[in-house]
Amino acid sequence: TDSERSFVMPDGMSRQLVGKIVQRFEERGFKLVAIKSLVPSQDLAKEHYEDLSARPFYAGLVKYITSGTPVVAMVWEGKDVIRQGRRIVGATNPQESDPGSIRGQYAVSVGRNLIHASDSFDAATKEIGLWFTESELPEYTLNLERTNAT
Ligand code: YYY
Ligand code: MG
Repeated sequence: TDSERSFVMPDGMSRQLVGKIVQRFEERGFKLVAIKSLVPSQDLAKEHYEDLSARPFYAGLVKYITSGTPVVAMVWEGKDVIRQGRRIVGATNPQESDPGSIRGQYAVSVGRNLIHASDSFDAATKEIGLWFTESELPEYTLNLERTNAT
């Protein structure tokens, strides 16, 4: 199939929006492969945002996600989930995000835009490998995928 996986990470459990974020992906029909909360280490945060290391906001971004509020690391699977996940999340700057998107509904500033989602297949592969081990990434069948659902 053309199923793929994306790494999605709401960054602030302090906002109490984890359930609503999970719900959007579930209701769209995507499969939750893995989910865990953690306070990322400096090394993990720096590696995750490595592509942005030359940008002026990089240090602040790393400082913010390592500040002590847990993030929720998730892997979602499904057809076109990388691109569709970016649409569900919305534009980077919440002032430009569609109001129906997560950022457009819940965020106001780019530095606190609530959530990360992989922007390409290569980024997703790198990020999933960085945040999860193989044994944390099971293959399983959704009830709606079974021919004899029980
Ligand atoms: O993929 P996405 O999260 O939409 O944007 P990126 O360009 O990858 O930037 C990652 C992260 O950095 C963004 O979600 C907020 C922060 N950031 C910022 O604080 N200020 C900017 N001008 C651009 C990005
Ligand atoms: Mg990005």
